[in-house]
Amino acid sequence: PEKWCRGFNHFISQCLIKDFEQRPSVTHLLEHPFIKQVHGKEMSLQKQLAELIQEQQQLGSTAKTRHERIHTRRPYHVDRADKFSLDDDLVNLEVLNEDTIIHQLQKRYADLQIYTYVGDILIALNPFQNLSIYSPQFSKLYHGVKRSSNPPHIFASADAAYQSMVTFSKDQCIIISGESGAGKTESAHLIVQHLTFLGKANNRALREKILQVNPLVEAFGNACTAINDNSSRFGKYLEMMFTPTGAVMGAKISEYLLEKSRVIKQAVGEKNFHIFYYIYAGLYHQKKLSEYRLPDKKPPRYIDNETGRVMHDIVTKDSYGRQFEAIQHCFRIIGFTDEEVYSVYRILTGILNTGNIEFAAISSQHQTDKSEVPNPEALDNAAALLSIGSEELQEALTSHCVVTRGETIIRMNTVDKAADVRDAMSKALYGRLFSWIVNRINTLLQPDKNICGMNVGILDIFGFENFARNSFEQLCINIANEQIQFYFNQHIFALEQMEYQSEGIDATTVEYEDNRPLLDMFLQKPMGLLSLLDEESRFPQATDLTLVDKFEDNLRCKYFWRPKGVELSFGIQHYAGKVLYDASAFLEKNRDTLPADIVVVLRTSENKLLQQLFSSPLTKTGMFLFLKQVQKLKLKQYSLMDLLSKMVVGQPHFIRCIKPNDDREALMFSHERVLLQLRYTGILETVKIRQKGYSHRILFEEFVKRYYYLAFKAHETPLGSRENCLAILEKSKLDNWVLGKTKVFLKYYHIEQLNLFLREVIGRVVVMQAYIKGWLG
Ligand code: AOV
Ligand code: MG
Repeated sequence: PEKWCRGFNHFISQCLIKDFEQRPSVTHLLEHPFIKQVHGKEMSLQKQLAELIQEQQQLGSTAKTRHERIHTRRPYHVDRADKFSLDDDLVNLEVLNEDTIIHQLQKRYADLQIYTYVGDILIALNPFQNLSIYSPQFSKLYHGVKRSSNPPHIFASADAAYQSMVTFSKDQCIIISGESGAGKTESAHLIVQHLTFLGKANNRALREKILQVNPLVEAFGNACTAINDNSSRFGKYLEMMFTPTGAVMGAKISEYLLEKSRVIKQAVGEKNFHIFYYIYAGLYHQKKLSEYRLPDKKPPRYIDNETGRVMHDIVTKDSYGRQFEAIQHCFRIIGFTDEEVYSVYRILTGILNTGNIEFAAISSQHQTDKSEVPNPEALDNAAALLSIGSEELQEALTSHCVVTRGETIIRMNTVDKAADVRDAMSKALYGRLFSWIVNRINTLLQPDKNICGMNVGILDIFGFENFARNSFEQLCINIANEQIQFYFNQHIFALEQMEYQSEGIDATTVEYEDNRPLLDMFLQKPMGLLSLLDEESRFPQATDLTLVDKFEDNLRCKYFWRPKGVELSFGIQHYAGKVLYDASAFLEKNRDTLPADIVVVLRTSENKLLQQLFSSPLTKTGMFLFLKQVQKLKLKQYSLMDLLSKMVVGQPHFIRCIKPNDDREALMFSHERVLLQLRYTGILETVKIRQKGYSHRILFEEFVKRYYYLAFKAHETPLGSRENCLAILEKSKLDNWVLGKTKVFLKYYHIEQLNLFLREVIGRVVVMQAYIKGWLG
């Protein structure tokens, strides 16, 4: 044993302290004479080793040299075969200007290389066609390897976030931005797919569940718009939770600002939320429409704004019907009970029937402002599906209670008012149902509370929109995008440059377009646009015109203007371009009131789920959720600002989606459109700062704690000092790093390199331990 120990110590020091490039890999270990001596004596030991080796091989190319890696990299396009390309990262451009950047992107796009790096940031061009680069083989290819081993890919970005999470035990967030139709939601799906692959849980059922979350939530929250057939009409932050060793253990979604107005009305050429068509077609094909009291010749008003078109699609194509089956499958896999799903269907079809209720004026001499329902069967149908009394429903729609001086007086609703109440009820039903589904998913995918895990969050919101007519919803969406842009700027430019200064590092400043003045115009209190809107909403006499007047009087800055001759419109110069808004119905949409009479009726429902949706105290809904955290139905709705501040805690990873053309055509690259997006997202400036800057900044102490293995012996406990950081960096033979006053400043590729070294060293320690265990029996 004494001899053995000496041999072993020698061996360990050889493995751990020797120069990295020459250090033997696990496979080499087996060839070591000392190991060979003992090898073969112990079956269990051999087996353990074989498993270890296999694991390491799966981990990627740790056993290969850099040379081998470059020459065995598998490019995803044949033309690129066996070529190592500096084009992969815009930071490598020798001449840096708009022309060279766009030329590079265009060349790559023609080559179907839709992904390009800017240092640690990923640019993703929408291919508008299915590419075969997302299979499990690709997931394997991008698992735990250095980024330069493969062409840029969204899986590499997901992998980087995952590896950072595991290595630093720190929450991560991936922020996907880009205008409507640029590919954010697709990117989010691919990230979830790859993270599920990486976080291999033994629990297959859980993996299956997580993969169904996006399709289910998007059936309820996405819709066809003039720009995108599958446009997100809400913001989504999906957190995937992992155990400390990186196995996926649960998920959680936060949603905000669902565009509820879509339930009752859609612009020409646009549609309602997908789920309504799915369920209508599904029930049609299953011959169950009559059970849900829906007509089979003409779809309900809420989903049929282009007469005939929807029915034609449902009868001739079966895609909606198949989607309905897919949604049923999602519900089942995630764990909703049959009773819950049935209640959801009753509420959805209840909403469709509600939309068909009509109102007419009662013509009597004295009462011109009263209304009645000329089609009582619609009323009965809606009431039946919502499991409430139809008389009570009619009363709540056509009249309202007013309490004055302790006395309750019943006032009748005009036809217009009754129709507004009906629509407000439909919106509230849908909005609350959506929140309930999200909350239920969160409960079903909740991880074990006893495990203290980490997470990777993925932010996918509605992208910047500029339609022919833009309303309140577009304003909300565009302000949210303005906030994301601000967050990006803060991270990439402002905070970074501040840190260089305070750490005494000489890095040239990069000028960038700061959208803070514009955000101030929106968010300032009490004179920002949103405060003015809230204030005006409180005056019963106010009109949309008085609102625009108020804006004009108070918002005196270059970002706001009022075009001549069009009373209700105003323009905003957003970071992404000029948008003209039509202020009609702004006040009503912002007030988003639901009369108490309706709540009272809905609370009497025999449908337990529906009762639950309206059981909490009545709160005002729909006020700018991203400004205030609103407690609603005991469900927490996160505001965007909350989300952002929450994300600041995690290390952010940015993905910038770019739309190459407005015609959704594959391989079409509009120079003008791309240039515009590159400009307003500040890509040129980003490349500059990434060329000069350091994307990772780690405190000395943390750095030494993390990497001391690379320069010190395992049993040593070196201090977290500047000198020790220096020793580690020098030992690792990296260059271009900088030491500040308290932190080590590194480029993204340093981190990759250090982590690979570390993994190799730790891998060997594990092998040693396996040997000792095997030897000592
Ligand atoms: P968005 O999320 O950015 O818009 P989507 O992710 O919905 O945009 O993408 C729009 C469409 O582009 C998709 O429906 C696909 O047809 C296509 N697409 C995007 N990325 C890919 C890809 N990687 N591979 C193949 N096709 C893709 V909005 O939600 O409207 O802001 O509110
Ligand atoms: Mg989307």
